[in-house]
Amino acid sequence: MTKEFTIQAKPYGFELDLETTALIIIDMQRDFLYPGGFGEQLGNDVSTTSSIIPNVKRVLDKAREKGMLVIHTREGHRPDLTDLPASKAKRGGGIGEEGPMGRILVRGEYGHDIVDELQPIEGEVILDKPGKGAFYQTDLETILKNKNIKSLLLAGVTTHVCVQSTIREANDRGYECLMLEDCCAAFDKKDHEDSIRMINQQGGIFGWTTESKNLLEAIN
Ligand code: TIU
Repeated sequence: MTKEFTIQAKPYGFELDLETTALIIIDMQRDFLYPGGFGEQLGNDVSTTSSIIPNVKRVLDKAREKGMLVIHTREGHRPDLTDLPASKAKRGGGIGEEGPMGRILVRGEYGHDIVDELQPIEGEVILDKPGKGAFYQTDLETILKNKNIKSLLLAGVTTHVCVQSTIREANDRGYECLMLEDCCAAFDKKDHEDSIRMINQQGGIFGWTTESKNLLEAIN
């Protein structure tokens, strides 16, 4: 039996079936949320990105309660950095260098992992990705196909980079995307707000956006 809901969203209601919808939490890693990581090394204030942790946790708890597929992504590279394009390396952030949380954005390091509050539990997918979009050089599409997923709820950081890249990639592959506005953050508030507008403009050119309370109230 399917469980269908309509979530109040922009530009119009988002039809949601819990059995064919996955929650994808993008890069809620210490390197983007805590001081000393990649985000701060790029010159950003990480208090904005870390502020959404409680909102994401509420949605994660609800997704777990409802038995939805949960996917956690982590941006990062092999310890030998052979998957790190020179173009990305030279733009800064100190990828591969030693920081207070280990080597920056390197798989297996403390800073590369997901923050304590949102740690994955058994049965949830952890997806390591070398790029900004979650489909690039990963098996995300295979996982979604195998699990009969048609729609994605998106949370995570940063709104204008990895969240938006993933929404664009998903949209081209035919997935319906609902971005949870207060469960996403950019270092700069304007980048966040502009991204929301870019997603839901022109009749939902890349998808829908909403506040998480609309989702939580509807599927409660
Ligand atoms: N720099 C920035 O805003 N973001 C990233 O580099 N990666 C993610 O968004 N995860």
